[in-house]
Amino acid sequence: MGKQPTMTEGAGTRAVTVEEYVAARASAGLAEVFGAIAAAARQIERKIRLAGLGDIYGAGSIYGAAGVVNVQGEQQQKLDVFANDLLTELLRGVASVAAVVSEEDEGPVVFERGSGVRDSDAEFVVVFDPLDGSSNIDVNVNVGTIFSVVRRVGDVVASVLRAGTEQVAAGYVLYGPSAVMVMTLGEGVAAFTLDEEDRFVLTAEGMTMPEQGPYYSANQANAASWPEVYREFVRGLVAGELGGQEYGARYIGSLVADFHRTLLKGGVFLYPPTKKAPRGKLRLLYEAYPLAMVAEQAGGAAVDGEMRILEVRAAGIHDRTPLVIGSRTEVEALRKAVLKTAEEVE
Ligand code: AFP
Repeated sequence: MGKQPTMTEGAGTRAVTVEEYVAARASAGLAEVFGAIAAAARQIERKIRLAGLGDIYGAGSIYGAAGVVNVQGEQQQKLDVFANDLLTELLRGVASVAAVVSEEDEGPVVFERGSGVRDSDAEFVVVFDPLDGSSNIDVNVNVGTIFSVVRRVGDVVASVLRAGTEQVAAGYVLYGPSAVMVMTLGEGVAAFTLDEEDRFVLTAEGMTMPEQGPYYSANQANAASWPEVYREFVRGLVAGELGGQEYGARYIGSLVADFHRTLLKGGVFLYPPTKKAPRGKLRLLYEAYPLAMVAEQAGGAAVDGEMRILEVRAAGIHDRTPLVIGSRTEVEALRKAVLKTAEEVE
């Protein structure tokens, strides 16, 4: 990543916050959306950072299961609930947001607007996975928040079921050794790092993903139940059959963290279909769409095997998709192989 950009202010310079960055390039309404996401992320980051100070195994701990099963039939973690409630409440306070759609809620949460706020002012719907990779919380490993902003066009569900190409903005926050928000407004990718004054300040602009990278990232334990073409693809990467480079493996099991490494270092993340999950495991609206928008804006690519992710359509808000995302060289090579296999079968 390049030099930290600054904004001239009088005789000195100061860092550009994410809210200022968005306000300078888009509407005040969208800047407020980012302000709310940044505010939630600050609090989520703090909770995660201080989590170890609680009683990990005891009743007072914020680690561990909340004893609630979410709409996907998974145990919700306490931090999942915290992150979901916080994002929902802070976005409720933004007049330009009509509703939110979350991994943790069965349907959209539509905000009732009090007097003084015209319904037409609520032009956005924000879609998010409040705490991706939450099974990593117990072991102090990276987790993240993924978000996507779409324009409301009538019905909330119809608005979010449009193609991923309709996203107005998208991004994620990675809670790691430092907290980083990576986002796009549809014209390039920028990163903001949480500083000592608790602000997300611009630390990189015009980020680009390497054309080809050194790593592949996949849950290799599932390989026996992937379609053969995926196994063969990974075998070829390791054997140095794609441009002579012998790939290494990296897998954290938090999509945000695996994607972030792929964005910076290049390579490919893949979660193929499996026998148990023929449509893959990951969610289209709040995992694949936003990361695909970031990947494309950084010069990378994302497909479901055959199709560009941003053109895949969901029938329901929690639909899943296979996902292959990362550097253009690997993603294109995989796509070609999948299409060739499909032709041979016909
Ligand atoms: P959790 O939120 O349940 O940890 O799931 C995380 C996730 O959706 C995504 O972040 C990972 O890439 C993927 O699951 C890992 O799945 P496997 O455990 O099947 O490899």
